[in-house]
Amino acid sequence: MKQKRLLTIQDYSCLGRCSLTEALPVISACGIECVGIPTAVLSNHTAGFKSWTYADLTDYLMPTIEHWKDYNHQFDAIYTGYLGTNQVPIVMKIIDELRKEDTIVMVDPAFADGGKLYLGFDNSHIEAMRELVRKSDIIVPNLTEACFLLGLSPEKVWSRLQIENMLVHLSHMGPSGVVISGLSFQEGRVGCLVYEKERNRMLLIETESYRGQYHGTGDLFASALIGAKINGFSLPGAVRIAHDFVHVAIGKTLQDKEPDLFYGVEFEKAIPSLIDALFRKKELIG
Ligand code: PXL
Repeated sequence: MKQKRLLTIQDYSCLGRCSLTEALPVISACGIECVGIPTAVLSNHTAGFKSWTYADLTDYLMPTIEHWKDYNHQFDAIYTGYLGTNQVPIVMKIIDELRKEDTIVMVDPAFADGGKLYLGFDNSHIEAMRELVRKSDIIVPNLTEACFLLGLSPEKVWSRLQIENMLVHLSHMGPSGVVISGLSFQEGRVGCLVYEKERNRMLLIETESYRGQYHGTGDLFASALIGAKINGFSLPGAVRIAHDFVHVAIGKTLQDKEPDLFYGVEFEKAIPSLIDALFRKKELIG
């Protein structure tokens, strides 16, 4: 089979697992060549650490792909993550230049959580992200991001039916697949709602939940999801694999006698389970 190749555009935060330090190993583990364009290099991520360095690479984004022009490369997917507001229009141009008919464009909005925007973002970022969402095939917001994208209050408690309506409305913005992760409709359970516009199919995919908040799991989920999708799984099948991978990663971390959750979850220990799920199940679907 032809080697699959994916482009991901997000930051490289050296310490504190997230963004490219998760996307590169996870997507490689899925058997896919992962080409990463770093949008910035930070000493560490911005959630929890007191301070950070930030080497902005905005001016290198377009020149990077210009150097690729004379070569015959093609991306099976383009996956965008955490971006600066000024970088969003540039990333949209990159998508326009590199997207081929079969390229899957997946946008992880990555700008908010827990009812709040991440530090440094304001309404203009939400506006910019709405434009990017219009170009996507799949989006993977958390509930806070879904609310901001739709102009709804992220602080309100929403019912399952209301959230299902959010997925449908988000699909009207452009993407054919919408996944909202980190949802709990029952004590002790956590999961994702998946909506496929063409089939008008809504599914809840869940497991038992672990108590607490685990930083960087959104990026792990998105990376495994697109990895599974490129391997031929349906969107709900890919969500199942990605959700289970994150669940196993948290479980392995909590089994550690001295887990250091400050630096994220020990997903490295869950990679064998991801590979097993991808390639064992793939044999079953042929
Ligand atoms: O995982 C999202 C993320 C990515 N990159 C940076 C972040 C965060 C979340 O806080 O700070 C730099």
